[in-house]
Amino acid sequence: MIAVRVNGRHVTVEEGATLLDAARAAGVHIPTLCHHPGLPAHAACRMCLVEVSGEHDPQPACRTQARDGARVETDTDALQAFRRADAQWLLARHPNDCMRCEIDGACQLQTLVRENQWEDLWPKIPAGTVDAEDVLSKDHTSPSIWRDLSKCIECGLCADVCGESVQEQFVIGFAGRGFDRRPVTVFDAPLRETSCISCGQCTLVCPVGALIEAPHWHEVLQTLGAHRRVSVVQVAPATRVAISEEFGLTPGTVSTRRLINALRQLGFDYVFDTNFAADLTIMEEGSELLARLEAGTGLPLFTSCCPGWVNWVELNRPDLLPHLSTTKSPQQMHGAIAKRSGFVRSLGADFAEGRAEPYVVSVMPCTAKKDEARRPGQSGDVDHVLTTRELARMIRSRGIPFAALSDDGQFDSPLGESTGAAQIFGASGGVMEAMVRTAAHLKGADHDLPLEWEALRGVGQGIKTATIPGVGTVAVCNGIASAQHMLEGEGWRSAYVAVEVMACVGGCLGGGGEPKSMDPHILRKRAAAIYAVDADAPRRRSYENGDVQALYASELQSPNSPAAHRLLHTCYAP
Ligand code: HC0
Ligand code: SF4
Repeated sequence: MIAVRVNGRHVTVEEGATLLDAARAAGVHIPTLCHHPGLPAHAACRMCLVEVSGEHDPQPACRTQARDGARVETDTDALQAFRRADAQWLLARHPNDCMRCEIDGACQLQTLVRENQWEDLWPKIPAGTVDAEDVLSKDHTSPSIWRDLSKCIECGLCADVCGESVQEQFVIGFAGRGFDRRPVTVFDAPLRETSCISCGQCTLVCPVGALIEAPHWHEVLQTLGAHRRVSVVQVAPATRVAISEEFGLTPGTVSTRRLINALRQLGFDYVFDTNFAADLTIMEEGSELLARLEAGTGLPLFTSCCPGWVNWVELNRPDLLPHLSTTKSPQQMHGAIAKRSGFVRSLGADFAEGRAEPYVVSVMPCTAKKDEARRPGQSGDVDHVLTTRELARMIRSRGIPFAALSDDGQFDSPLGESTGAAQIFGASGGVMEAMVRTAAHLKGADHDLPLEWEALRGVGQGIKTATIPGVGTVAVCNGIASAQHMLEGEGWRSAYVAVEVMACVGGCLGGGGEPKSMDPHILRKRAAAIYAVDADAPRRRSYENGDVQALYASELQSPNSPAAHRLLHTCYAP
C-alpha cells in the first residue's frame, strides 16, 4: 500500500493508484472534465492539476501515480488561478446557450462553472446569436446521435470509447493541433454517412452537450398535450432499474412501479411493458432456432434485438445477414401489436377497428432504438423513442417528484404481463439465457434444464459460452468489439448454434441512453437488481406468459406461423 497526504489528510491507496484516486479516497474533491473511469487518462482539461512534493510544476492528478510519502495540495491560490484560466479558455469558445441546451443541468462544464462561481467568465455574446460556424458545427443527420462541435471541450472521451478503449468502431478521431484540435469523422462526413452503429456510447461519456441522443421528448410532450390520439408507452427492462439513479436513488433500485405512476402523470393513456414482447420474442426466436437446427441451415443463429449490432452487420458484414434472426426486436413487436393486432381490442373503444392508430412511444436505454424505429419495413410500429435520460428530463420538466412517488403502479393488460426471463433481457447474456429456458419446451422435450445459467452472466467485456443439453453450444458477445473479434476467425461457424450480441458492454443496462454514471461498479449493481427481479418472479420461462399464450390462441396460431411472420418478423438490407 502507498501512504499519501492530501491537503494534510493521511490516506493509503493501492500500488498503481493515481493522485486523483488518493484524493477521492481522502474525501477531497478535485474537479475533472476529461476523466472517466475505465477510459485512459489524457490530462487534456488540466482541471485536476495538483501540487506534489518534490515536483517543480503542478501535475495532473488523473495521470500521476501516487508515490509513497508524497504530500499533495489540491486547492492553492496558484492552482485556482490555473483552473480559472483554463475555464476561461474553454468558455471563450463555448456557446452561451445553456438554457436551450439539451443537457442543461447535467453538463459537467456548467457544474464546474457553478461550483467555482466562474459565471463572470461566460462570454458576453447576446443570447440567441447564431453565427455561421455555430450552424456548421451541428450534425443532425443521424436518427440517433446529434453532434454539436461548438460545444466540444476536446476531452477525447468520445474517440476513446468509440475507438480502441471500448467499441473499436473508430468513427470519431481527433485532427489538428493546438487551437485547431477537434473531433472528426473520416473525411469529416456527417455521422449518417459514416460507419456509426448508433450505439450512443459517445453520448454516455461526453461531459457536455457536444454529443447527445437525437431528442424526441419535446415532440412527445407536444403530442400528449394535443390529445388527438390514444397514447401508449412501453418500458424496456433496463430502464426501470437505471432511471432510479437520475433521481438520486441508490444504484440498483428497481423503480418499475414508481415509473408506471410517473408515466401516467405525464399523460400516457396506457402503460405497457416491453417485457411482454420480450417473452414473445423468445417464442419466435426460439422456434426459429429449432427450425434452423432441424434444417441445418443459417447456423449459428444471431440474435437481432440489438439495433447497434444489426447496424454493424449491415454496414460491415452483409454476408452474415442470413444468420440474423428475422424476429423483430421486442420494441418493434410491441408497437406492431399495439397498433395492428386484434388482440388489443379487448382493451375497448380506444383500440376499436377504424379508430386512429394509437400513438406509440417506447422508453429505452438505447440510442440505436431511435434508428430501429425508422427502419424500412418497420417504420411506423413505434412513433417516438425516449432514452432513459430523456424520460428523466421529461419527468423533471413536469415537476413530478419521482423518488417520492408511491411504488404501486400496475401495467395495463394485456401487453403488460411478463416473466422473469423477459426481465433479464436487459443484461448481457439475458436474451440467450431466456431462450435456453424455453428452447427445450419448444422442442417438445420435458428436460429438467436449470433455470439459471451463470456461465452466460457477467458484465465484463468478452465472450461467454455454455453447452445446453439437447440444443448445443451457445455464445454471448458482450460488446460489439467482442463480436468483431469472434468474427475475425472462422471457428464460430461450427462452434456455436446460437450467438447473442449486444453492442454495448453489459448489454442494455450499459446502453448509450442510460444515466451517465461515473461509478465503475454501477453495471454490476444494475445487473444484480435485474437478476433479483427474475429470481422473485412467479413465472420465469417465456412460454409461461399467459397473455402470450392468449395472443397465439386468438390470433397468431403458433410461433413462426404465417400470421406471426406478418406481424413479428422483418428482413435486412445489405
Ligand atoms: Fe433492450 Fe430489448 S432488452 S434491446 O437490451 O431484446 O434497448 O432494456 O428493450 O427491444 O425487451 C434495449 C433493454 C430492450 C428490445 C427488450 C430486446
Ligand atoms: Fe462511435 Fe457508437 Fe458514437 Fe457511433 S454512436 S460515433 S459507433 S460511439
